[in-house]
Amino acid sequence: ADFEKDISGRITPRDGPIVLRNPHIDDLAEDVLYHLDLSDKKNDLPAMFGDVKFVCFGGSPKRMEKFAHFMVKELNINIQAGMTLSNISHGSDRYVLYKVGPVLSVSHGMGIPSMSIVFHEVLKLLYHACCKDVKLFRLGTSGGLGLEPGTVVITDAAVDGLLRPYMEVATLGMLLQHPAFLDRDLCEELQAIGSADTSYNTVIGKTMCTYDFYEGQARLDGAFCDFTVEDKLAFLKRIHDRGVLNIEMESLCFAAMAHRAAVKSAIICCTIVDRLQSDQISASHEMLEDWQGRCQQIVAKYIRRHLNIQ
Ligand code: R2B
Ligand code: URA
Repeated sequence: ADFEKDISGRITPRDGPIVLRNPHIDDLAEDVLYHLDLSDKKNDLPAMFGDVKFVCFGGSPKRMEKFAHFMVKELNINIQAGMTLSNISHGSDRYVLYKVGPVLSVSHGMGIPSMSIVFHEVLKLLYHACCKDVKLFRLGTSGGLGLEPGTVVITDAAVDGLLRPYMEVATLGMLLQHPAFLDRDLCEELQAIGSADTSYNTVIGKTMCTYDFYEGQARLDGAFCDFTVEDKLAFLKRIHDRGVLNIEMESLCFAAMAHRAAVKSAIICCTIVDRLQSDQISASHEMLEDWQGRCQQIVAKYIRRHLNIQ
């Protein structure tokens, strides 16, 4: 399958069925989604997942379990007495996967390699299940630049540690570059929803995605460091001047893979530290929960609106 591209190589994300740009998948006798503990032969994926419209990814398994319980309330779903939500991927202890009506809540772990594996398998799951009109969200945490911690950042472009807007993957001994464009309309709709709550700010900007939390994000507090405070601040100011509002570790992969699949997607992260002020994350557990809840509420409102739930 080839998607419509503009002159910059940008694919317009679209509604409709999930299309896999891999001619080999349909030749497989069985497709084992190993890290999710699912298979298109052993499980009736269309029956289990055919109604999915929203997939929400987040780093931590606990947080995505909490998000699933939160969505039960938000979507007014009745769980019968004695029943509970269960982790569909419990047979693999790599990721968690919960389904709440048309919403999937999936953990992706930390960093691009972990995100990449679960993204491949979730996209294939959606394909085998014949899902249509699906939207993808990453709900995350990040380090902000010049923003009050707790600010929500919606990513309009993901860049790597060299400010390049694509994910580079070594494939068959070549470096292939996958552009990490995101859907502008979705960004603006989410920002409008976030801005309705004036107790914090919701902003749109670039997100830098790094391969490391410490030196990769110009931190001075890792086990190793070869640069000075001045070097660190000069770098952070330089990327801030180029439009980077926050730094995290999965946006480039998420955006590049969603773009390649032509699926509408958005990245919404709270900031949990202002990196121009500090390297260490010292907010209390309650604070961190409260900040992460902001992203969950914004995405929940978006989903309710699109399901016509008052
Ligand atoms: C944000 O938080 C994690 C690092 O603490 C990482 O997964 C990310 O992107
Ligand atoms: N996640 C990151 O990757 N960096 C931060 O500074 C905070 C959360």
